[in-house]
Amino acid sequence: MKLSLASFLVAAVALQPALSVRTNSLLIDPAALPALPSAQQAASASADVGLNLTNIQGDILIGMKKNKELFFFFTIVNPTLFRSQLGSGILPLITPTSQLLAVDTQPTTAVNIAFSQRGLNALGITDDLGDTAFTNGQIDNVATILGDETSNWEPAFAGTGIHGVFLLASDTIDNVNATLSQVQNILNGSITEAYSLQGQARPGDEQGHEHFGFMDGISNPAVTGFSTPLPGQQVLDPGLFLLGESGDLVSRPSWAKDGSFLAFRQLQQRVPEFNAFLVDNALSNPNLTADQNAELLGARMMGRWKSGAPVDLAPTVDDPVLAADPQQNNNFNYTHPGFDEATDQTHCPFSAHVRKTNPRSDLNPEDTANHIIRAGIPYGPEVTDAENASNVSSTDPSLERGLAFVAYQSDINNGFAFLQQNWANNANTRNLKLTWNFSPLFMQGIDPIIGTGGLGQADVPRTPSGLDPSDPTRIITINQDFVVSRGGEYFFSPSLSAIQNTLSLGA
Ligand code: N7H
Repeated sequence: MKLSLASFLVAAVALQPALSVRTNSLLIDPAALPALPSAQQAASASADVGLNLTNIQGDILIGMKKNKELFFFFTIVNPTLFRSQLGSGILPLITPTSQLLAVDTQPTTAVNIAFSQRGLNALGITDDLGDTAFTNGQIDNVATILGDETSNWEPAFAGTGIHGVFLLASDTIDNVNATLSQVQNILNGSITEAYSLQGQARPGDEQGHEHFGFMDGISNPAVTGFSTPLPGQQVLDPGLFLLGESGDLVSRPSWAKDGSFLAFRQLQQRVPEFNAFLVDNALSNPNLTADQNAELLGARMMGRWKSGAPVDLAPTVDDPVLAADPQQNNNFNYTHPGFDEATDQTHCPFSAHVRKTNPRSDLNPEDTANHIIRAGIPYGPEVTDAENASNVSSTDPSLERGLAFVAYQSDINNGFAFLQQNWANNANTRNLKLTWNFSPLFMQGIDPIIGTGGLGQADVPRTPSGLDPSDPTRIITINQDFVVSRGGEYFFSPSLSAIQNTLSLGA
């Protein structure tokens, strides 16, 4: 017998591991990041456009605010048993968006689930969801689209055993582990672990900053029907991220509505190498110390300072007050009165990571198709003294660190894969609205943070101009990759009603 969605939501609260009402949020809340809408604001915004926030899994619209998050990848070994356990035991644990917006409705551990195409196949679900990247799997994109060197891939991602992933998020790892045990007990006999990756916000003042030290997650788009837009924030249709919603033009099976494609990437960060590169190539502004000149180079490669202040508004000196103010810290678009956007790199370099991955007004009209919601979290420990001293990342696997990258979109070829292939890995395809200056000195270059210079080859030199504000035509050669892809997979994160009515078997 199938229960209504409403009764499942009641059951979801009842079945959470600890019944106490939360007094502290399971999410982090650094000042620089946009606040989530309150439950009332979201209820009113979603009602206006008919978005059902109790049906959409919680991770999709929330962004990069998790404190601890475990990615538990699994193989389905008994599909019939799994489908029955999914409906009776797991669905009540799944956390919808609405539940995360107020502390007292948050569960002890937020639980989300997503399936690879292989996972759907294992369950006997053969509908075409309308996304070839998802259907073919990330391994199909590995070298030619993403530029990854396949030998660096974690074997689990290169194999065929990843059918799905649980995303378990809380404020303590003990909570996450307790919920994982609960999930494994429920799914006893139907799944095995394929791989797992524990993510966590960095400690102390570094909370919200990724391992290179930069505040991350400031500039996710505002989604109509969910968020209240901040100055400079692009407002986008929900259908860019949620299947079947306004703005999604692809034909999908009706049960896929309110689901989203999740692109997962384990991106290792070579932090000691990055830091050494900045010191060795520090800029030479006479008003700055050597350390500040190294910081300046890093900021210009990223397009933001470590504080989060955008280089487009603070080109040579950090501005922590601007950085911490969401009313200002995303309010830029690379245009400046009296400057030609096609050649001006005195403000923000063309190659800066944030400009490569979201060109804003460089595109005319401003791009509305190629966007993602980033929802990842750092993984791995802090850099050790020995690594700092040697300027080399340890080869000890327990010391690997990086970003457990998560991007949500309704079309992976327009979203994550497009950003990586067409913008980050591509030295010169920006469709600038002004006549493009084809001098090599004004070439954008490949993204100095995530771009790869060769298809399937690591450490191919990248040659961006614009990094030195005192001589924007100067090219600084980067001979190594600071981000190394360890692989990933594409998943579909279904709505709660799809889990109930299509993926589960009635009890
Ligand atoms: Fe990036 N970083 O922490 O260093 N990213 N990113 N990213 N990224 C951004 O604005 C980072 C990666 C985007 O709208 C910031 O929130 C790192 C991939 C997009 O202005 C920082 C890695 C892709 C934006 C980082 C990594 C993107 C963005 C500035 C890998 C897509 C918004 C903070 C280890 C293919 C741009 C902020 C905008 C911003 C970091 C990966 C995309 C600090 C370390 C793979 C769209």
